[in-house]
Amino acid sequence: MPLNLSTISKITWCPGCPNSQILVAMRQAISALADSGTLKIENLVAGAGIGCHGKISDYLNTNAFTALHGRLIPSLTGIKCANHDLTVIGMVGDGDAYSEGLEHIIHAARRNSDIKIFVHDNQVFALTQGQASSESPKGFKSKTTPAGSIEEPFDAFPVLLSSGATFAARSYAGDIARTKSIIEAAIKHKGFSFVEIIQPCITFFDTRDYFKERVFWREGGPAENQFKAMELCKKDGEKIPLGIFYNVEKPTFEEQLLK
Ligand SMILES: Cc1ncc(C[n+]2csc(CCOP(=O)(O)OP(=O)(O)O)c2C)c(N)n1
Ligand code: SF4
Ligand SMILES: [Mg+2]
Repeated sequence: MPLNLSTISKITWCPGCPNSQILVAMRQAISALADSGTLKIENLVAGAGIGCHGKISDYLNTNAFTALHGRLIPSLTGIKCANHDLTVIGMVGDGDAYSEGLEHIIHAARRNSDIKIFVHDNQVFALTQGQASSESPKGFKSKTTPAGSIEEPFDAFPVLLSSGATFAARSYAGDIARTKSIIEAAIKHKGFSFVEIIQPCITFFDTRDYFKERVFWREGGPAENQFKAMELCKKDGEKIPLGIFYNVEKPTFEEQLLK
C-alpha cells in the first residue's frame, strides 16, 4: 500500500521552514521502504512531540499521534511493547528530546528499544517563539537569554552511544536525498535508532549559512565500536560530520520481554 497523501492537513510551517525538507525526506523514505516490501504502511506508527516539528505527523497520513511535550519516547516504547508487529518511529524536537524529558531517550537507548527517533535539531524552542533550548550555542540571545546564553550546548551523541544506542547518525535537512537514505537505514535497523537532523529555524534562529559552510559527509562506513563512533561524530573544530556513525545489532528490549 503506497503512502496516500490525498487527505493530509494543510501545512502551517513558516514558508521555507526546513521541517518541510525533513517531511519530503521522510515521505520518500517511507514510500521506498513500502515499495520494496520492507515496511507495511498500515503497520507504521508515527509519533511526534509538541513543537513545530510535531506537525509532521499530520502531514504523513499514517497511523499518527502527538505525545505530551517531553513524553514521546516512553509512549513509543509502550506501543512497541504492546504490538511487536508495528514499526514505531518518532519525530521529536531538541527541546522535547534533550530538555524536558531527556531521561527517556537515554533509557530507550540503554534498553535497545526497537523504536526509531528523529530529532529535528533547530537549537531553539521554536513553537513557543524562540527561547533558548539545551542545544542553543553559548552566547545565543533570546527572550529568556537577553544577554546571551551562558550555558554550553548538550551533545547527545556521547551520552546515547555510551548508554547503548545501536544506531547513531547525523544529517542535515537541506540535503533531502541523503536525509532520506539515513531515515531508510534507521527504520530498517532492528533496535534503537537515533538520528539527529540539523534543521535551521528560519524565523527564530536562522543558521542556514552557518551550517552550509560547516557540515560535511564523512567517508567510510560506521565504526566497529561505540568509542570509535564517538570519535567519528565529534565536531572537528568548525567542521560538523554527517553520516551513519554506528550500526550494530543486539537483542532488542521488546523481543526479550516475552522470553
Ligand atoms: C509539559 C509541557 N511543557 C512545556 C510546554 C510548552 N512547550 C510547547 S512546545 C515547547 C518547546 C518546543 O521546542 P522543541 O521541542 O525544540 O520543538 P520546535 O518547536 O523547536 O520544533 C515548549 C516548551 C508544553 N506544551 N508542555
Ligand atoms: S518557527 Fe521556525 S521551526 Fe517553526 S515553522 Fe517557523 S521556521 Fe519552522
Ligand atoms: Mg527546537
